[in-house]
Amino acid sequence: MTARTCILVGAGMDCGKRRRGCVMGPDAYRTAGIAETLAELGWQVEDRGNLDGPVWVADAPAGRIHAREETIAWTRMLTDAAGDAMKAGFPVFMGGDHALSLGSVAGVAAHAATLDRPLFVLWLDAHPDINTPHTTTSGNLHGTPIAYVTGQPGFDGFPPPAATVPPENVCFIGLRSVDRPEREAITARGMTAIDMRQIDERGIAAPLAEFLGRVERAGGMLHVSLDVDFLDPSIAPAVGTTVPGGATFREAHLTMEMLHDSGLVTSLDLVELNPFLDDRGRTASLMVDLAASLFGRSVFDRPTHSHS
Ligand code: 6HN
Ligand code: MN
Ligand code: MN
Ligand code: MN
Repeated sequence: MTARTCILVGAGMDCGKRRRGCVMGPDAYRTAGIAETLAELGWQVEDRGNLDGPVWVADAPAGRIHAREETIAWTRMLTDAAGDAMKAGFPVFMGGDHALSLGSVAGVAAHAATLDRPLFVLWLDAHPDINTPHTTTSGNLHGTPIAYVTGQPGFDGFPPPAATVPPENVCFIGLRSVDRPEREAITARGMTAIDMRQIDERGIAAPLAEFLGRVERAGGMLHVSLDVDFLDPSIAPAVGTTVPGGATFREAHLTMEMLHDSGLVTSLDLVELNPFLDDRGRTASLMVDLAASLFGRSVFDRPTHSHS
Protein backbone atom coordinates (compact mmCIF):
# COMPACT_ATOMS: atom_id res chain seq x y z
CA MET A 1 0.00 0.00 0.00
CA THR A 2 1.37 3.36 -0.92
CA ALA A 3 -0.72 5.60 1.34
CA ARG A 4 0.46 5.44 4.92
CA THR A 5 -2.20 7.75 6.29
CA CYS A 6 -5.52 6.17 7.08
CA ILE A 7 -8.56 8.45 7.13
CA LEU A 8 -11.48 7.26 9.24
CA VAL A 9 -14.81 8.55 7.94
CA GLY A 10 -17.83 7.79 10.14
CA ALA A 11 -21.10 7.46 8.21
CA GLY A 12 -23.82 6.17 10.50
CA MET A 13 -26.25 5.93 7.66
CA ASP A 14 -29.33 4.04 8.81
CA CYS A 15 -31.94 4.75 6.14
CA GLY A 16 -30.89 2.17 3.53
CA LYS A 17 -33.32 -0.33 5.10
CA ARG A 18 -36.07 -0.50 7.73
CA ARG A 19 -34.32 -1.99 10.74
CA ARG A 20 -32.57 0.56 12.93
CA GLY A 21 -29.18 0.40 14.59
CA CYS A 22 -26.41 0.93 12.02
CA VAL A 23 -26.27 4.55 13.19
CA MET A 24 -24.18 3.23 16.10
CA GLY A 25 -21.65 1.49 13.86
CA PRO A 26 -18.93 4.17 13.71
CA ASP A 27 -18.80 4.53 17.45
CA ALA A 28 -18.74 0.76 17.95
CA TYR A 29 -15.63 0.58 15.74
CA ARG A 30 -14.05 3.36 17.77
CA THR A 31 -14.98 1.60 21.00
CA ALA A 32 -13.41 -1.59 19.64
CA GLY A 33 -10.20 0.40 19.14
CA ILE A 34 -9.95 0.77 15.38
CA ALA A 35 -7.77 3.90 15.53
CA GLU A 36 -5.35 2.49 18.11
CA THR A 37 -5.14 -0.83 16.27
CA LEU A 38 -4.20 0.74 12.94
CA ALA A 39 -1.77 3.13 14.64
CA GLU A 40 0.02 0.17 16.24
CA LEU A 41 0.53 -1.21 12.75
CA GLY A 42 2.46 1.90 11.80
CA TRP A 43 -0.31 3.88 10.13
CA GLN A 44 -0.91 7.56 10.73
CA VAL A 45 -4.59 7.63 11.65
CA GLU A 46 -6.79 10.66 11.13
CA ASP A 47 -10.35 10.33 12.44
CA ARG A 48 -12.58 12.84 10.66
CA GLY A 49 -15.54 12.14 12.96
CA ASN A 50 -19.03 11.38 11.72
CA LEU A 51 -20.74 12.85 8.68
CA ASP A 52 -23.91 14.63 9.65
CA GLY A 53 -26.42 13.06 7.27
CA PRO A 54 -30.17 12.47 7.65
CA VAL A 55 -31.23 10.02 10.32
CA TRP A 56 -33.39 6.90 10.14
CA VAL A 57 -36.96 7.58 8.98
CA ALA A 58 -40.17 5.64 9.45
CA ASP A 59 -41.20 3.12 6.79
CA ALA A 60 -42.16 4.27 3.34
CA PRO A 61 -45.43 2.69 2.20
CA ALA A 62 -44.98 -0.93 1.10
CA GLY A 63 -43.73 -1.34 -2.46
CA ARG A 64 -42.17 2.11 -2.52
CA ILE A 65 -38.55 3.09 -2.22
CA HIS A 66 -37.63 3.65 1.40
CA ALA A 67 -35.99 6.99 2.29
CA ARG A 68 -35.07 8.03 -1.23
CA GLU A 69 -34.45 11.70 -0.38
CA GLU A 70 -32.38 10.87 2.70
CA THR A 71 -30.29 8.42 0.68
CA ILE A 72 -29.73 11.03 -2.03
CA ALA A 73 -28.46 13.47 0.61
CA TRP A 74 -26.08 10.85 2.06
CA THR A 75 -24.86 9.94 -1.43
CA ARG A 76 -23.91 13.53 -2.19
CA MET A 77 -22.20 13.96 1.15
CA LEU A 78 -20.29 10.69 0.94
CA THR A 79 -19.20 11.25 -2.65
CA ASP A 80 -17.58 14.53 -1.61
CA ALA A 81 -16.10 13.08 1.58
CA ALA A 82 -14.65 10.15 -0.36
CA GLY A 83 -13.01 12.40 -2.93
CA ASP A 84 -11.46 14.53 -0.17
CA ALA A 85 -10.27 11.53 1.82
CA MET A 86 -8.72 9.86 -1.25
CA LYS A 87 -6.54 12.93 -1.73
CA ALA A 88 -5.31 12.67 1.85
CA GLY A 89 -4.72 8.95 2.27
CA PHE A 90 -6.43 5.58 2.57
CA PRO A 91 -10.07 6.09 3.58
CA VAL A 92 -11.99 3.67 5.78
CA PHE A 93 -15.72 4.34 5.60
CA MET A 94 -17.20 3.18 8.89
CA GLY A 95 -20.90 2.47 8.37
CA GLY A 96 -23.66 2.67 8.53
CA ASP A 97 -25.61 0.41 6.21
CA HIS A 98 -24.52 -0.61 2.73
CA ALA A 99 -26.33 2.28 1.04
CA LEU A 100 -23.29 4.31 2.06
CA SER A 101 -21.41 2.65 -0.81
CA LEU A 102 -23.45 4.55 -3.39
CA GLY A 103 -21.46 7.58 -2.27
CA SER A 104 -18.17 6.06 -1.12
CA VAL A 105 -17.61 4.12 -4.34
CA ALA A 106 -18.83 6.99 -6.55
CA GLY A 107 -16.36 9.36 -4.87
CA VAL A 108 -13.51 6.88 -5.08
CA ALA A 109 -14.32 6.21 -8.76
CA ALA A 110 -14.26 9.93 -9.52
CA HIS A 111 -10.87 10.21 -7.85
CA ALA A 112 -9.47 7.21 -9.77
CA ALA A 113 -10.68 8.83 -13.01
CA THR A 114 -8.68 11.98 -12.25
CA LEU A 115 -5.59 9.78 -11.89
CA ASP A 116 -6.47 7.99 -15.12
CA ARG A 117 -6.39 4.64 -13.33
CA PRO A 118 -9.03 1.90 -13.56
CA LEU A 119 -10.97 1.23 -10.38
CA PHE A 120 -11.85 -2.31 -9.34
CA VAL A 121 -14.34 -3.20 -6.60
CA LEU A 122 -14.27 -6.30 -4.39
CA TRP A 123 -17.71 -6.90 -2.84
CA LEU A 124 -17.48 -9.19 0.20
CA ASP A 125 -21.13 -9.87 0.96
CA ALA A 126 -23.82 -12.56 1.09
CA HIS A 127 -25.71 -10.32 -1.37
CA PRO A 128 -24.63 -8.66 -4.65
CA ASP A 129 -26.58 -5.43 -3.91
CA ILE A 130 -27.22 -4.92 -7.62
CA ASN A 131 -30.96 -4.21 -7.53
CA THR A 132 -32.10 -0.94 -9.06
CA PRO A 133 -34.99 1.16 -7.73
CA HIS A 134 -36.97 -0.59 -10.51
CA THR A 135 -36.08 -4.19 -9.63
CA THR A 136 -36.02 -4.00 -5.82
CA THR A 137 -38.90 -5.78 -4.11
CA SER A 138 -37.90 -4.65 -0.60
CA GLY A 139 -37.57 -0.95 -1.51
CA ASN A 140 -34.40 -0.89 0.60
CA LEU A 141 -31.65 1.07 -1.09
CA HIS A 142 -28.83 -0.81 0.71
CA GLY A 143 -29.59 -3.49 -1.89
CA THR A 144 -28.66 -1.16 -4.80
CA PRO A 145 -25.15 0.36 -4.59
CA ILE A 146 -23.54 -1.84 -7.25
CA ALA A 147 -26.26 -0.91 -9.74
CA TYR A 148 -25.70 2.78 -9.01
CA VAL A 149 -21.92 2.78 -9.28
CA THR A 150 -21.94 0.73 -12.48
CA GLY A 151 -24.28 3.28 -14.06
CA GLN A 152 -27.56 1.33 -14.26
CA PRO A 153 -30.74 3.36 -14.84
CA GLY A 154 -33.53 4.01 -12.35
CA PHE A 155 -31.83 6.25 -9.81
CA ASP A 156 -34.15 9.22 -10.37
CA GLY A 157 -33.17 12.23 -8.30
CA PHE A 158 -29.69 10.87 -7.53
CA PRO A 159 -26.65 12.74 -8.79
CA PRO A 160 -25.32 10.72 -11.75
CA PRO A 161 -21.93 9.32 -10.64
CA ALA A 162 -19.10 11.44 -12.07
CA ALA A 163 -17.35 8.21 -13.06
CA THR A 164 -18.80 4.73 -13.17
CA VAL A 165 -17.15 1.39 -12.46
CA PRO A 166 -17.14 -1.00 -15.45
CA PRO A 167 -19.21 -4.06 -14.41
CA GLU A 168 -16.37 -6.36 -15.41
CA ASN A 169 -14.19 -4.67 -12.77
CA VAL A 170 -16.48 -5.85 -9.96
CA CYS A 171 -15.86 -9.13 -8.14
CA PHE A 172 -18.38 -10.53 -5.66
CA ILE A 173 -17.20 -13.06 -3.10
CA GLY A 174 -19.43 -14.82 -0.58
CA LEU A 175 -22.74 -14.76 -2.43
CA ARG A 176 -25.56 -16.90 -1.10
CA SER A 177 -28.67 -14.71 -1.35
CA VAL A 178 -29.30 -13.37 -4.84
CA ASP A 179 -32.62 -12.04 -6.18
CA ARG A 180 -33.71 -13.15 -9.66
CA PRO A 181 -33.16 -9.73 -11.36
CA GLU A 182 -29.78 -9.55 -9.66
CA ARG A 183 -28.76 -12.94 -11.06
CA GLU A 184 -29.86 -11.82 -14.52
CA ALA A 185 -27.87 -8.58 -14.25
CA ILE A 186 -24.73 -10.40 -13.11
CA THR A 187 -24.98 -12.96 -15.90
CA ALA A 188 -25.84 -10.43 -18.62
CA ARG A 189 -22.86 -8.26 -17.71
CA GLY A 190 -20.38 -11.09 -17.28
CA MET A 191 -19.50 -10.04 -13.74
CA THR A 192 -17.21 -12.16 -11.57
CA ALA A 193 -19.36 -13.80 -8.92
CA ILE A 194 -17.82 -16.25 -6.44
CA ASP A 195 -20.65 -17.91 -4.52
CA MET A 196 -20.28 -20.09 -1.44
CA ARG A 197 -20.39 -23.25 -3.53
CA GLN A 198 -17.29 -22.15 -5.41
CA ILE A 199 -15.58 -21.35 -2.12
CA ASP A 200 -16.48 -24.82 -0.84
CA GLU A 201 -15.14 -26.44 -3.98
CA ARG A 202 -12.02 -24.33 -4.65
CA GLY A 203 -11.30 -22.55 -1.40
CA ILE A 204 -11.30 -18.77 -1.16
CA ALA A 205 -7.63 -18.15 -2.04
CA ALA A 206 -7.65 -19.30 -5.67
CA PRO A 207 -10.52 -17.16 -6.98
CA LEU A 208 -9.31 -14.17 -4.96
CA ALA A 209 -5.78 -14.52 -6.35
CA GLU A 210 -7.18 -14.64 -9.88
CA PHE A 211 -9.05 -11.40 -9.35
CA LEU A 212 -6.07 -9.68 -7.71
CA GLY A 213 -3.93 -10.73 -10.65
CA ARG A 214 -6.35 -8.99 -12.99
CA VAL A 215 -6.28 -5.80 -10.91
CA GLU A 216 -2.50 -5.84 -10.86
CA ARG A 217 -2.10 -6.41 -14.61
CA ALA A 218 -4.48 -3.51 -15.28
CA GLY A 219 -2.55 -1.17 -12.97
CA GLY A 220 -5.80 -0.75 -11.08
CA MET A 221 -6.84 0.69 -7.77
CA LEU A 222 -8.99 -1.54 -5.56
CA HIS A 223 -11.91 -0.57 -3.34
CA VAL A 224 -13.01 -3.27 -0.87
CA SER A 225 -16.54 -3.26 0.52
CA LEU A 226 -16.91 -5.56 3.54
CA ASP A 227 -20.50 -6.28 4.59
CA VAL A 228 -20.80 -7.95 8.02
CA ASP A 229 -23.06 -10.62 6.46
CA PHE A 230 -20.12 -11.86 4.34
CA LEU A 231 -19.23 -13.62 7.59
CA ASP A 232 -21.05 -16.58 9.01
CA PRO A 233 -23.69 -15.40 11.53
CA SER A 234 -22.21 -17.71 14.18
CA ILE A 235 -19.13 -15.48 14.36
CA ALA A 236 -20.79 -12.18 13.35
CA PRO A 237 -24.32 -11.89 14.71
CA ALA A 238 -24.55 -8.07 14.61
CA VAL A 239 -26.28 -7.65 11.26
CA GLY A 240 -29.91 -7.36 10.22
CA THR A 241 -29.61 -9.56 7.12
CA THR A 242 -28.02 -12.75 8.44
CA VAL A 243 -27.74 -15.60 5.94
CA PRO A 244 -26.42 -18.98 7.12
CA GLY A 245 -23.35 -20.52 5.53
CA GLY A 246 -21.06 -17.49 5.36
CA ALA A 247 -17.29 -17.09 5.37
CA THR A 248 -15.48 -18.63 8.30
CA PHE A 249 -13.10 -16.81 10.62
CA ARG A 250 -10.16 -18.30 8.75
CA GLU A 251 -11.49 -17.61 5.25
CA ALA A 252 -12.16 -14.00 6.21
CA HIS A 253 -8.72 -13.47 7.73
CA LEU A 254 -6.99 -15.10 4.78
CA THR A 255 -8.91 -12.80 2.44
CA MET A 256 -7.74 -9.73 4.35
CA GLU A 257 -4.14 -10.97 4.55
CA MET A 258 -4.03 -11.62 0.82
CA LEU A 259 -5.49 -8.17 0.19
CA HIS A 260 -2.77 -6.63 2.30
CA ASP A 261 -0.02 -8.58 0.59
CA SER A 262 -1.31 -7.54 -2.82
CA GLY A 263 -0.58 -3.88 -2.07
CA LEU A 264 -3.52 -3.01 -4.34
CA VAL A 265 -6.20 -1.83 -1.92
CA THR A 266 -6.73 1.92 -1.77
CA SER A 267 -10.04 2.27 0.13
CA LEU A 268 -12.35 0.23 2.38
CA ASP A 269 -16.00 0.18 3.50
CA LEU A 270 -16.97 -1.49 6.78
CA VAL A 271 -20.75 -1.76 6.53
CA GLU A 272 -23.97 -3.17 7.98
CA LEU A 273 -22.69 -3.51 11.55
CA ASN A 274 -25.73 -3.16 13.82
CA PRO A 275 -24.33 -2.89 17.36
CA PHE A 276 -27.86 -3.23 18.77
CA LEU A 277 -27.77 -6.88 17.63
CA ASP A 278 -24.24 -7.64 18.83
CA ASP A 279 -23.13 -10.01 21.53
CA ARG A 280 -20.80 -8.12 23.89
CA GLY A 281 -19.13 -6.32 20.99
CA ARG A 282 -17.74 -9.46 19.36
CA THR A 283 -18.81 -8.53 15.82
CA ALA A 284 -17.40 -5.02 16.09
CA SER A 285 -14.14 -6.46 17.43
CA LEU A 286 -13.97 -9.06 14.66
CA MET A 287 -14.49 -6.38 12.00
CA VAL A 288 -11.65 -4.35 13.54
CA ASP A 289 -9.41 -7.45 13.55
CA LEU A 290 -10.22 -8.04 9.90
CA ALA A 291 -9.36 -4.43 9.09
CA ALA A 292 -6.09 -4.94 11.00
CA SER A 293 -5.22 -7.90 8.78
CA LEU A 294 -5.90 -5.80 5.70
CA PHE A 295 -3.67 -3.05 7.13
CA GLY A 296 -0.77 -5.38 7.70
CA ARG A 297 -1.17 -7.40 10.87
CA SER A 298 0.31 -10.87 10.45
CA VAL A 299 1.73 -13.59 12.66
CA PHE A 300 5.13 -13.42 10.97
CA ASP A 301 6.55 -10.89 8.55
CA ARG A 302 6.70 -12.02 4.97
CA PRO A 303 8.76 -10.72 2.08
CA THR A 304 6.87 -7.55 1.16
CA HIS A 305 3.99 -7.83 -1.25
CA SER A 306 4.90 -11.23 -2.66
CA HIS A 307 2.36 -13.93 -3.30
CA SER A 308 4.92 -16.73 -2.83
N1 6HN B 1 -27.10 -5.73 1.91
N2 6HN B 1 -31.54 -8.38 -2.06
C1 6HN B 1 -32.22 -7.92 -0.86
C2 6HN B 1 -32.87 -6.56 -1.13
O1 6HN B 1 -33.59 -6.08 -0.25
O2 6HN B 1 -32.67 -6.01 -2.20
C3 6HN B 1 -31.24 -7.86 0.31
C4 6HN B 1 -30.29 -6.70 0.31
C5 6HN B 1 -29.23 -6.81 1.35
C6 6HN B 1 -28.43 -5.55 1.42
O3 6HN B 1 -26.54 -6.83 1.97
O4 6HN B 1 -26.38 -4.72 2.17
MN1 MN C 1 2.12 -3.71 2.56
MN1 MN D 1 -24.46 -5.52 1.35
MN1 MN E 1 -25.39 -8.34 2.64
